[in-house]
Amino acid sequence: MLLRIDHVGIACENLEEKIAFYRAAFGVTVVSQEVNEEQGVKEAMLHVADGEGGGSYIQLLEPTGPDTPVGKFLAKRGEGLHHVAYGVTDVTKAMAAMGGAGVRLVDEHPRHGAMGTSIAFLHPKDVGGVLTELVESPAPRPEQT
Ligand code: MC0
Repeated sequence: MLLRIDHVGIACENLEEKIAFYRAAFGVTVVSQEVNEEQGVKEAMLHVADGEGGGSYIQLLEPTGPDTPVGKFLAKRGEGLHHVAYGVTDVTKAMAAMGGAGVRLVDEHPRHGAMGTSIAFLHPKDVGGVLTELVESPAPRPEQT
């Protein structure tokens, strides 16, 4: 059911500073930068590699305010790994399968994620302390098939 690790989400206090660090230290490039108001984040996707199932990325996350998931995480734990995101073919089907296996779904319905993806979170308390995200990439445009 899981296609690949789509991205690792890393919480940070200052997005621009962290982008500069990752560029200099790892030579990765930013392929997308967005503000996601619903999720309360400013985020950047840094490309790591491409595979058969799609790309894999480092996602840097700066909260838009203290009363957001990443704002609360930073206050409690400081900067660091915030979540792991797995690519899936169909996020709605994956949610049903994982919900059926007894994993608490944070989201009742898929939400809008980075780069046009559909995403859903699984509760960290049911995944060994790891906030886990399911990611369905947008269908390729006809000329790309
Ligand atoms: C909270 N907890 C975590 C955690 N966040 N554990 C591991 N990893 C995390 N990232 C733990 C806390 O330490 C606490 O445990 C318990 O969960 C409850 O946390 P809380 O601080 O009281 O916060 P809640 O309950 O209000 O919310 C936790 C929850 C929330 C996971 C439901 O953060 C959430 O809805 N997250 C999903 C959305 C999200 O993270 N969005 C930002 C990324 P203790 O033991 O202290 O009780 S958006 C994104 O990434 C998009 C743009 C994308 O990928 O495209």
